[in-house]
Amino acid sequence: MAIKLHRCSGTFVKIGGHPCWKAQKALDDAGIDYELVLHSMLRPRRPEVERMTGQRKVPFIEFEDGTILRESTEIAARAKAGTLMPEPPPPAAEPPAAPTP
Ligand SMILES: N[C@@H](CCC(=O)N[C@@H](CS)C(=O)NCC(=O)O)C(=O)O
Repeated sequence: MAIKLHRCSGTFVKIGGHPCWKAQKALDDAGIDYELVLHSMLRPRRPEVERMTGQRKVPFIEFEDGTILRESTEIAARAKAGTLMPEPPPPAAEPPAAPTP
């Protein structure tokens, strides 16, 4: 299963200042495989986006493990750098050191 790019349905808007286009173009330029998930152009009609991300703006990436990456600039930068992958989980807390005899 490929990553999913969630974006608005304004796919006809192809200018750099459009966040959804910026993210999509970066994925295309980097040759990254993705599944496109289109959402309404209107924020009030994006309850699913809010359920998934806690807010209603797109674009965002849904990784295969369910984690989310938001912000077009971040998505584009990571696509270009080849680092578009889920954040690793935080390291487990170190167990307390055993007392030295
Ligand atoms: N800072 C965000 C802005 C995202 C953004 O404004 N997305 C547009 C769609 S391309 C949106 O959700 N607009 C609806 C609204 O702001 O009501 C990013 O760059 O990802």
